[in-house]
Amino acid sequence: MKECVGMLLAGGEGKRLGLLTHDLAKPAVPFGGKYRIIDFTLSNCTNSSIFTVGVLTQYSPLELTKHIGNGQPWEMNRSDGGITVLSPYTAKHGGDWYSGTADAIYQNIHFIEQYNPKYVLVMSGDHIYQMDYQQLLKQHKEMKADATISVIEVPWEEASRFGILNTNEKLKIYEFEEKPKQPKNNLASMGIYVFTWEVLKRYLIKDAQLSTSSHDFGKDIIPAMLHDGLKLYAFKFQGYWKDVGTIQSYWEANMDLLKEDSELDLDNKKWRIYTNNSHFPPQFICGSATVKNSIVNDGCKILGGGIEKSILFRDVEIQKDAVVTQSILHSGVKVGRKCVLEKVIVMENTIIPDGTHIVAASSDDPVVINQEILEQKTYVIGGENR
Ligand code: ADQ
Ligand code: ADP
Repeated sequence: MKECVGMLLAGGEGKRLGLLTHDLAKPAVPFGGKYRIIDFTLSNCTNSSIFTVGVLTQYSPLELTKHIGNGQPWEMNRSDGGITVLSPYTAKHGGDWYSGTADAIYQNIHFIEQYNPKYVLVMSGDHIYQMDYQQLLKQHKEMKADATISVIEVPWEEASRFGILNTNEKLKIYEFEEKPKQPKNNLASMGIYVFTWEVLKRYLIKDAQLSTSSHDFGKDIIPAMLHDGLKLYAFKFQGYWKDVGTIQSYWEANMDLLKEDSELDLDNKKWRIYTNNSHFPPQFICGSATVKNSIVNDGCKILGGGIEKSILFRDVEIQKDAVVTQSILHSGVKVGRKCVLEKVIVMENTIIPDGTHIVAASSDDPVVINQEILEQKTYVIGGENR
């Protein structure tokens, strides 16, 4: 028996990330110079001693499944519990694709039942944050709640992207609206929930019978529980949290790492972010190269030019007289001589020929390019092709 089983939803398509998720599940998108987005949630599990985790994949799971492997970087390569990748195909005999987040859990009831847990922690695979889930669990137990939703205040102008709720002074939720057009509050659900399993199971089974339901936590399960007068509480999270659902928020969350007083501390020795390590040589910076306010990973060769406010994943090469600012260069990118890149996200293994200029205005979304787009020159700057 396990007290708490973690279920990590990692199957969303991530349409709003455009090219970045063309053939990659959102949780597998590279982040912060050496990580993938899902590493943050998996490391939170490890650091919170949640060692029995099911990862629900669906859309383009290949890279993601490869990255997770046997869970060794997160100390989840254990025979008792550990990490299990749950794809819709293996969910049940003749199983269908998951229709919504609640359906994804519903189809894996048998996986959860084998541990006979008291609580289930539901997490998303596309958030950047460091959080101790034990505190959430502790409050859930103290309040004898049926469900506890982790919440954070978001800027009012972003509130309609989230599940918005209202609580009384004891944090009991009395109102919840999924992505309201006119939000009444700016207290947002982080999409991270603890449920008392016996209660959730009942609601999942009931919801599965409803043909009108979209089988989603935010749209169906939470409102149904609230409607029935269950004990739903909010857990107020303090700290850095970002839902990296759009190109702009992905870019911003990466740039946040470059602030000297960054709220997200990758160097927190008590809260390490674990990932698959590669065996590349140390970075090499030579000639007249200048590197300012940047993250530069192993295997990078900077042979000249200027790098500022940028993130270089492993094995990136920068040739002489290239200028790279506010950009994110994924693994294996090569930047030719006299290139100018500003606010550009360059995808894996793209080779940028000498003299290429790609500059996004600071008020615009970053430009995302890969080899194909570069060769066809179909990249978009400031809303038009150039
Ligand atoms: P959204 O961010 O819109 O809202 P949603 O699309 O429901 O979240 O996806 C949640 C997570 O589940 C994501 O990690 C996604 O990748 C994954 N996922 C989606 N469909 C899946 C499926 N069928 N199988 C497996 N995984 C799947 C939710 C809540 C809001 C809350 C925000 C916070 O509904 O109330 O405010 O998260 O980000
Ligand atoms: P969408 O929002 O585009 O409908 P979904 O989240 O339903 O996407 O599905 C994600 C991806 O999985 C899409 O590429 C879709 O074509 C594919 N897909 C969804 N359901 C099925 C299915 N039953 N069989 C095969 N592919 C599916």
